[in-house]
Amino acid sequence: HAVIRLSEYAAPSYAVAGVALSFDLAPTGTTVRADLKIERSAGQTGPLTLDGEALDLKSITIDGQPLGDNAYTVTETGLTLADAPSKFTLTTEVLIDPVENTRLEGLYQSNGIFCTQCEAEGFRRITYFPDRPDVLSTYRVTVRGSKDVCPILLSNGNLVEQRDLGDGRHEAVWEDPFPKPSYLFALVAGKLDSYEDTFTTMSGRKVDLKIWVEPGNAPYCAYAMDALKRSMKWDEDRFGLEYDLDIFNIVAVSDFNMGAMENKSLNVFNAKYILADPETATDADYANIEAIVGHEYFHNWTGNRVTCRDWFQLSLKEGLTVFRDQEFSADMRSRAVKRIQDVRMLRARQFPEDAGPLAHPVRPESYMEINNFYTATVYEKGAEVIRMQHALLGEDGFQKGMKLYFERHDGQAVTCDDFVAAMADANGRDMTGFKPWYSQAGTPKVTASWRHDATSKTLTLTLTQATEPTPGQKQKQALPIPMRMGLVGSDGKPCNLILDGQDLGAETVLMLDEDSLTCVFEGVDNAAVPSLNRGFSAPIVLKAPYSAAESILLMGHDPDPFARWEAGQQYATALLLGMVADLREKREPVLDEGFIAAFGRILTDSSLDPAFRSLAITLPSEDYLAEQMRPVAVDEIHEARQRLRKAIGETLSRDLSRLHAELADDGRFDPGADAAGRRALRNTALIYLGAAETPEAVTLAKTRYDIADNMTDRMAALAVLTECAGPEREAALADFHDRFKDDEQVMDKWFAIQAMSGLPDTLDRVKALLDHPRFSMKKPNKVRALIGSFAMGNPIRFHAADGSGYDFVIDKLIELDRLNPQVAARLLGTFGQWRRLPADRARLMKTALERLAETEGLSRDSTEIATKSLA
Ligand code: B3K
Ligand code: ZN
Repeated sequence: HAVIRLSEYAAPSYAVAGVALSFDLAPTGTTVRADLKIERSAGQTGPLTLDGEALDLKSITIDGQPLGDNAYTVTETGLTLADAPSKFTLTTEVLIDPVENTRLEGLYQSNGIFCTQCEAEGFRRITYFPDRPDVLSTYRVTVRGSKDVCPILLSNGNLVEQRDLGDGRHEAVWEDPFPKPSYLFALVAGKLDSYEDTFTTMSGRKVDLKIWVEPGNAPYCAYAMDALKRSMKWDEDRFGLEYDLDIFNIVAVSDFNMGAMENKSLNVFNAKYILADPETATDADYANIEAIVGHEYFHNWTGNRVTCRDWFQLSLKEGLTVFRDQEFSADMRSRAVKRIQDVRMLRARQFPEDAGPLAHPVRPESYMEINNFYTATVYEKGAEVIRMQHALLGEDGFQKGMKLYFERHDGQAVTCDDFVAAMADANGRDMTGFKPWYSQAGTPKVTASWRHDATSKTLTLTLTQATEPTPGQKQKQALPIPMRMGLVGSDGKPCNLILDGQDLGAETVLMLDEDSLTCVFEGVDNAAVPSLNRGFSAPIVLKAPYSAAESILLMGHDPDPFARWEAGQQYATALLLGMVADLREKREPVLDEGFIAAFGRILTDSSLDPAFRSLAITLPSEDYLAEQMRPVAVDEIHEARQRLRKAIGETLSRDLSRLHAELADDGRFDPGADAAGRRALRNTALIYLGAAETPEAVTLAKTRYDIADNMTDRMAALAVLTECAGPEREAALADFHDRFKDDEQVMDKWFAIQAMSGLPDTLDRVKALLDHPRFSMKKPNKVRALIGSFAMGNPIRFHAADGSGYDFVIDKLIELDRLNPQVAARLLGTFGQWRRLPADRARLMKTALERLAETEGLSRDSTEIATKSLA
């Protein structure tokens, strides 16, 4: 499999000004006719090559004239015209088979509904085309199908014609006036219900909004529609960006390779991120729906109106659009809570990636399969890189930069450098020093140390940075790290920061842009504690030698809520790693009462937002702890965390029970952030009480399960019960199954929660569930719920000492790779962690991975992940 390199980018030799497509949808196969208005670009010579995969070419003409056999060549990957004229219309007719398409790239069927997924390179599975993002064209699309099977026919843009064709068929013609790359093309056809509303834009244009779903699901669209309207309004208010067509369609399908897709005016969604009502969706589902509906909508400007020159620039649209959706959620909900959740996610997914065999820069330099680069680095670290520019320039400066970006590049396919240039030029700043954030992989580690001198009343703070080598990048340079910070006095009050005689107020941003930086703060008359990287101002790992007393001070008094949360997390991490060391040495682990008391103070501090309290008293995950040690003591980490949870549950049981009782709601469900925060805190209390695993706790969880009137509470209770073997557990699981067996999305929760259980029989159960009538290897949501949750959300069982977890997952991934390589490769990434495990497990995991790597006919997707993970 060939490697594609950024350094080899060449502009396209032909432009395609206009595309006319017509689809004849039939059960025996779909015929696609394409009329492409092609023109050779100035100064270009050489043959014309169009991408095309799994296409059965039926006819080909140039300006209506059939082509001789040696005028063109067809291979597995495309079609080449040896000497094409400089300006002509190419017409091809191909036959494709959406019913047999299990890759879910190109045109496929989901529960009988025809739909497409073209990003990144699915369009070449629909027709022959220069399938690259820098070829922009206007599209006119005719869709024909049976009125029975496909009463609804959709594509991008405006509906311009519709007619009955007789003999039970009809057709619709759609025209998209905005030039777009092929990856934004979409077609949907089938039996669909709609949920409709309208939005009036800031210039007074009325836009029809429609959400299309499988029959019967329209009542579950109210929240997604509300989120869409709020997204449209927010983008006007905060970014001055208005929607540009009179119609906006969203389609929700059950089978989808990822979350959703921003096709121009026809977003296609994984139904899990649209459908919701209190009985079927958790608060986390509601928050995800809001974020993803927003994300795809925001792409209309950041991605569609201005798109990527090549796929190495993916973060140009993804990092920026994640930043925008994060800001949207922060403005809709609690900013502090959103920031904490985003950092948790970054640490859980991006930091391990950046420290492992698949590490790559935000703007990668090479790839084998582009679908493998829709990563946490490109998305979430990419968003951090945008966030730092936002912090550097301020909101006004950032918005000036955005304005210039659109003035310069509307309708173009551009690069990350173009984005930074717009930010720099709009603000009259030189930002070249910032650019290595795009090209250097790896998470910088910043070490802090400080010393207070009572005589001179100074506090000297030293920060040093270093980044470990990553594959293909041995030498690392110092990055410009903006460190937002303050000093918290031993009395808990913020100190004024005086540097070089200048009073900076209570907070400042230090710029660490060399290996090391030393600052001497003056007029510090007590042993103040530095509060560093407030708001997570840079995506770094911070090592700071806080004593227990200093951590407790920050937990209780840091004015920055992120830093307050972080102080608790770092304290918990140090404590848990100490317990892990004890367990490994067969010593009784020391439980720190001071720590539990500090947790207790946060728990009961009613001046704090319940959502924040819930996060602040949640211990770091097993995966996060695993990141902090080599080799990873899988069992001891689990054991230490369980013990500390249990001790917290027991020590704070009175406060937990009281809160649990007090926070009961009045029975009316409100999906808003405040009500969700109260549910979160109440359920965190339930989980701690459950950690004691006493009969009372099990009874409480069972009662909560039985009386639950919303999915958040039901799942929280079920999560407690699935960890406690016994009749209550079985009864609740059976009840859940009976209630929701006909709900495709809710059943994913049932599969997932069983796959994540720490009980010893989990793998056997997971294997048995493969035969459940609702499970299918052809449905990505099911695969992720059952196999993905086991591999990614159940460290103790996945890493079983006998290798049974690894063998099971690899067997399934070998099978999945033949059906859906994209989803298989995504799950395979977890096997890259073998090197950080103790020798026996490392060997077992590596052997399983090697077995997959040697499988004949392995996809390019899985080959890339396996080869890099073994290298
Ligand atoms: N742009 C799509 C992701 C496409 C993934 C292709 N493997 C969704 C999004 O980021 O909005
Ligand atoms: Zn996106």
